[in-house]
Amino acid sequence: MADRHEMWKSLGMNIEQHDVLCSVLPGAVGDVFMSQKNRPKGMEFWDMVVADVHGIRPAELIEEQKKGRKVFGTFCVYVPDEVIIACNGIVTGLCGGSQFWVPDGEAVLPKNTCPLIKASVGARLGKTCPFFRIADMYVGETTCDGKKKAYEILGEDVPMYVMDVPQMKRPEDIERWAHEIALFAKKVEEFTGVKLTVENLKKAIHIINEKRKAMQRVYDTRKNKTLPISGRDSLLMTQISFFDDPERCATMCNKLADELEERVKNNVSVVDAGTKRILVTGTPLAIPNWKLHNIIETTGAAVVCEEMCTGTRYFENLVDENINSLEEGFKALANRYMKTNCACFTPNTGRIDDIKRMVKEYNVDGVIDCNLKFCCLYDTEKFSVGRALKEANIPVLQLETDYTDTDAEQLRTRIGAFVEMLNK
Ligand code: BJ8
Repeated sequence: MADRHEMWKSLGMNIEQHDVLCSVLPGAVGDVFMSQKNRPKGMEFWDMVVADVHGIRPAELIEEQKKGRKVFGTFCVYVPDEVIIACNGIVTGLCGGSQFWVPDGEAVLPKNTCPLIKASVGARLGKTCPFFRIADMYVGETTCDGKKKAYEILGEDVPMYVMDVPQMKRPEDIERWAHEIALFAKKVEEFTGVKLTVENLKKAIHIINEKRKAMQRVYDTRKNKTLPISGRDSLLMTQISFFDDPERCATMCNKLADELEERVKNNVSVVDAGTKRILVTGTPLAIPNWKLHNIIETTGAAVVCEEMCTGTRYFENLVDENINSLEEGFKALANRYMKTNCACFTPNTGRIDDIKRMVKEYNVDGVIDCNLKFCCLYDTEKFSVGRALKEANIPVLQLETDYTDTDAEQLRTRIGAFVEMLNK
């Protein structure tokens, strides 16, 4: 692997601290991924990316910046990538998924803030993530209160634009979201120096739709009784899709889907017949948060679907490509993005409908609803999710965790008991 220290230095990173992070990552990747048997060959691409996660893609982004392109860092699946891509910008997801960044976040945020927010702020202020250093502009959004206030702090350190996400989904809210996207487009045009046109927007919509379709193809293979890929590998693919080039992402996912479809035909499964199938729902699992999947899949069950933003919410629903004006384009984007069911909306019954639909589609035996500690939105929604699943006779286990490993054994015990109950 190439030595990236010069690049990291040029980004103003805290090299000593970052070296500590780099020293633990290979062990974690080995434990979680390389220990699995019978993995699809197509995973080699994602293995290579994760092995040099702070090297390969950051180096590409820097090369593109030299050509004059701007990099936008985002934190939420409501931010329409299409507008950025249309203006020749690059999108990179910035949500922090490691405990390593949390203490630097806690230096400026209350301790009872969710770890995803603390890690994201810590990664920037602690100067220990190249993606957070490279992004020319951050794009925030008014989803949860913790994020809204964290963006004010991040905005003191880096150019920040915040999109005002509606909290309801009435027709007037969807119209307002289309208007908000139009305002965002103006900002992106100004920042990139590239004018948004119907043609470039249409092309960008097509690129992102193709990426969504390719990811859906991979997920579709997980619906089969013959399970051709583990939950851990699918999660890694999804996590990396947030910062990869979208066209390459589509190509690699389609290639993987070809292999997985072939595996299904040939009855090649990564688990023994009868292994209990779990759908995971809840707060997102930002890279390198693999804790839950790893525990579930080393406790005798298999994760077959993620109803999360690092899962189906990221790629389900396409944007209508049939647009003849920018106004139609903004409306088409608003319609698609408002189909995403995040707990920041009220009501959010669409999420329950999605979970119940996916339980059927993915042949699920039980649901694990997992909340990141201090995420009040998903924590509160647990009540209605749990009740609806019980009413539908779908076994459900509700958990709360953070990025530390201190509760790993406790989680293992509870998940183990749940799987045992499913096996009975
Ligand atoms: S659309 S889930 S990506 S907001 S876990 S930071 S909500 S306190 S991440 Fe999210 Fe967009 Fe919704 Fe998805 Fe706040 Fe909760 Fe933390 Fe969260």
